[in-house]
Amino acid sequence: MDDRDPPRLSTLLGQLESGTTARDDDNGDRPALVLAWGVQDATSRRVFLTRASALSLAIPGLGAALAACSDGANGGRVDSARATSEGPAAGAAPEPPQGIHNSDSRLDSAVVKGEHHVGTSATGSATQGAASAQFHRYAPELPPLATGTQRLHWHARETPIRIDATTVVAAWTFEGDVPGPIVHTRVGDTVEFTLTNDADIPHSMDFHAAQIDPKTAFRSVAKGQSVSFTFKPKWAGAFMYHCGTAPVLMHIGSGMYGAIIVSPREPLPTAKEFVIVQSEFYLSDAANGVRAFDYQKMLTTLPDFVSFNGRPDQYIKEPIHVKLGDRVRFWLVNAGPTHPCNFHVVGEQFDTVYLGAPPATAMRGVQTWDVPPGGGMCFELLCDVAGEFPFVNHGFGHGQKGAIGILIVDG
Ligand SMILES: [Cu+2]
Repeated sequence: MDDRDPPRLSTLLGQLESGTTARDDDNGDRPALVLAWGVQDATSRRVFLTRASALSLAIPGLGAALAACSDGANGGRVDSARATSEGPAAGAAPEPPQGIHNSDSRLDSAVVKGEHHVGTSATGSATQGAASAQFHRYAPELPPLATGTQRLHWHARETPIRIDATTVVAAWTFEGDVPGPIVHTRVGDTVEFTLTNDADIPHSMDFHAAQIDPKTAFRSVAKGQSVSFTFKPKWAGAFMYHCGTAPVLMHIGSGMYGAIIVSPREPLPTAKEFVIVQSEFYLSDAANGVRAFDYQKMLTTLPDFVSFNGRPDQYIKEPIHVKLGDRVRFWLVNAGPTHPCNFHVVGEQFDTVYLGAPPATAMRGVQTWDVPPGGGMCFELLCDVAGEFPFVNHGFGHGQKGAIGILIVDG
């Protein structure tokens, strides 16, 4: 031990503020923003969507191939017809509208190869009212468990969101926030879900906690239309949900993601439970006070920000508090779209990391574990030391860009 004073949080915060400035400067010499979809007229937008749909439909049998993959990976799956007939909403689900098709990563690739003019998220209402967009801290606490059937009716919306004091982004959202709402359910309980699309371009919903035919359930819907499906989570864990409309990279990268936490039937040890969703922000330069998500920049995979719950550094500025002796459980989802989250708590160790569905496959005594994009894991630590513990993406190129927070253990 040496006799130097430990670094103070105020110093760390100052360094982070400097980092923010550096990040902003980093954008200064980038090419000027091209608001591709923002300046398109309705006709050219329809042409784009028609081309994209045609490319999607040009891959026959994809849904069956996906179902086969699901069978192999999971050792059996819920029959999609039965799953979708269990809830009253499922029976009312309309046929997929002509010209709009379910998408997935392979369709995404097909569309991207054919369409290079995907631009930014500055569409429709995503930029309207940006000046009055207020910052709010995204509450990380796991909501109480909704036992029994949970009915969710969400809306896809394009709206500006303030992610820090100086940055407003043109976001595509579920329910007007990034990430979307945290869903908390339990293995075997029923989730009846409806998505209504209020936005100008097609959107969809893909729950990783569901085992269901994606061609039907995860299909895209046009403005004013809805899609409904019902599922029962088979496995406990932290699962991602996201829009799966092509190009998936653009829709996830523009804010359409969140976490669904599936608790096991047998309760885990009592703990203070938090949900952390890591995601990357690839932003254009500001236009009229708004920075749009930039598809070409997403392809470079060099983000401007990496955040926990949609706002870089928010839990540095307003930390998470627990008490000495508390067990803390982080349900961590990595929405990506591209980079892993190497989760670590400075000055602490995870006594338990569940490699698969908790409570099985528990690893003990883990310092850092990575969660891949599209994945989720459950981390636990016993807070038997008081202090201020940064929780970080220990891939520090990402931590430095905002994937960092403070857990304060009050003595
Ligand atoms: Cu979408």
